Amino acid sequence: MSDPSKEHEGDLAVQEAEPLLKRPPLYKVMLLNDDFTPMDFVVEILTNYFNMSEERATQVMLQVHTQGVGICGTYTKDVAETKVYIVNEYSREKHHPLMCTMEEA
Ligand code: TYC
Repeated sequence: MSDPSKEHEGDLAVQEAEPLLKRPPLYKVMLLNDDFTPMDFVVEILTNYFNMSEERATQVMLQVHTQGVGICGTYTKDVAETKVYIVNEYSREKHHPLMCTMEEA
């Protein structure tokens, strides 16, 4: 029989094979609010390390400022860990208490 639409499995239940590779888990990188870090510095972090436009960075910074926390982006574990490390190191170097953290998405 050459027409596949006419094939059938009779009484057999056919189960799809599980994919062999699972997608890696993703992690949200977040900024926390504090009372001391200048708003300009937070916008600089978001534009320089998270590829945001000035406008988007300002929106996210204000969200963190008013709600306490905001998402900078979602990445694989290695990339998220590296971003958190670089942002926290840079903030300390500039003597700002800004905190960057990550959690599984
Ligand atoms: N709350 C800070 C201020 O009033 C600004 C700020 C925004 C700090 C976002 C941290 O993640 C932050 N200067």
